[in-house]
Amino acid sequence: MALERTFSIIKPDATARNITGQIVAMLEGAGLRVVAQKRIQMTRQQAEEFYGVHKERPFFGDLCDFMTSGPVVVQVLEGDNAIARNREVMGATNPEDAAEGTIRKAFAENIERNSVHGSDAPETAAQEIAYFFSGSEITG
Ligand code: FUP
Repeated sequence: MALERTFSIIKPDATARNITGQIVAMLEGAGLRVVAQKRIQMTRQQAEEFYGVHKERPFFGDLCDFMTSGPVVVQVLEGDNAIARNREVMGATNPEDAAEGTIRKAFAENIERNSVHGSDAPETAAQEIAYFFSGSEITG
C-alpha cells in the first residue's frame, strides 16, 4: 500500500464545541498520523482561494463566512492510502447521508457545518498542504 499524505481541516463548528481532540482520536483510530498541525484563524482571502473551485456555487459566500467565523485546525495526515482513508472516516458531505462510525455522522451539524475537510485526490492534497504548510513544519 502507498504511504500518502493528505490535508485536513477541523472546521469552526468543531473548534467552537471543543471537540478537536475527539476528532483527532477518530483520525488516529483510522490509522492516520498527524504529521503537522496548527490552529489558525483563516482569512477571507484564504477561504475564497481554498474553496475557489466552488466560487460559482450558491453556497460559496455562506461557506466562506462559516470558514472564517472562528478558528480552524489545519493538519497534514499521513498513512497508507491516507486520502481515501481520511475520506472514509470523514463520511459523506451531508451528515444525513454519512455512515455510522464516521466523523460527520458523529459530529456534523448540517451540510455546511460538517466539522471536517479532507483532500479528494493526490493533486489537491499536494496543493492544499503547500497552501498552509512549509516543508519544515511537517515531520515524519
Ligand atoms: P467534501 O469534499 O465532502 O468536503 O464536499 P465538497 O467539496 O462537495 O464541498 C465542500 C464544502 O462545501 C462542504 F464541506 C460544505 C460546503 N457545501 C455546502 O455548504 N453546501 C452544499 O450544498 C455543498 C457543499
